[in-house]
Amino acid sequence: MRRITLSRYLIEQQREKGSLPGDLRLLIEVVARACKTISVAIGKGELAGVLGGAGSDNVQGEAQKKLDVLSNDILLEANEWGGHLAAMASEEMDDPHPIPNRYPKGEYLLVFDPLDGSSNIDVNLSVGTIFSVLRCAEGMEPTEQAFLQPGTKQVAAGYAVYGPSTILVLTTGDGVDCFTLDREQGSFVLTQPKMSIPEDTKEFAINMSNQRFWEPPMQRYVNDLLLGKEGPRGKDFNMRWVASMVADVHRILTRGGIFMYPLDSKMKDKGGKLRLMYEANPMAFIVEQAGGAATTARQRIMDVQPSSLHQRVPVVLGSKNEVAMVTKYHQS
Ligand code: P6P
Repeated sequence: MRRITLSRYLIEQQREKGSLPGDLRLLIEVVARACKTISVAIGKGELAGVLGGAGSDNVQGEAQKKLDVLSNDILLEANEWGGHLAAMASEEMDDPHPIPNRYPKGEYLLVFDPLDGSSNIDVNLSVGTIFSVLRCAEGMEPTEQAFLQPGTKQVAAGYAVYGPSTILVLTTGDGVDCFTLDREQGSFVLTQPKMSIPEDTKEFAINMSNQRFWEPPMQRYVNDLLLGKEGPRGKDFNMRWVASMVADVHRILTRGGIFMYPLDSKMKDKGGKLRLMYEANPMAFIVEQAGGAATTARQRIMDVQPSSLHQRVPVVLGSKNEVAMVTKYHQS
């Protein structure tokens, strides 16, 4: 297969399809470069003294890891000078980060989870970066309100997985492409163009320890999976749960599956576990672009009108026929 770098891929997409404005290409290149820097920091682990707690909490009230803060800073510093952004927002910051006045501003809004799954970092499991790109409405101040757009307004989304290899998965609305970091040349190289999620699956991903807290339809759905061949589904299922959304979603993008973080009575008042703007929406855009589906179990994730930057939603995503099955259990 012709191995082309991310830069060449983006330039050719811009030239052939004209669908990639220069500033958006710059944004993607800059985010990819930041992910390379994060990958290097993570790869050093304890050798660089970057593991463990940062001694602070984020807006979610969750203890931050040193690498959460470091990854956030890397993304801020990489993006603030380029002139392509109106503002940035992150899981690790209460409010949007304005572009310093000494730099020009652009039309894009970048929102990200700088290090998703960071509870896994101290035990050396895969973690990742998730990002979503929106446009700032003409003449609108880039405050929180400017970010509150449904997922259908995303112009690009992607994630990096810092695993055995470092990969970058990207969509700009014309399918999903996967790049692998070639550490010798220091570039992301196209390795899996036009990824496609199988429509059916025998593999589900969920944190089973929350089972007693789920709503009845989710309890029924998962129970029928567990009944396997003898049950109403007539086939056996396998289970995987990495507790790192990027790793679970990448497995599903690669071989199919269904990922669920449903509403449970422990967090009903919060609306769910995963965040809409920088986890659910970018992953929903990518999954849909790869032929999958992404819902809250009751509605399409990308149709949800956000009411706050750190809003949470239930998430059901992956192989489209299996996602449809979950919806069916919630309708009957
Ligand atoms: P639990 C990581 O903290 C995260 O936000 C997602 O990456 C992951 O899917 C989920 O939470 C794991 O949650 O309850 O299994 O620890």
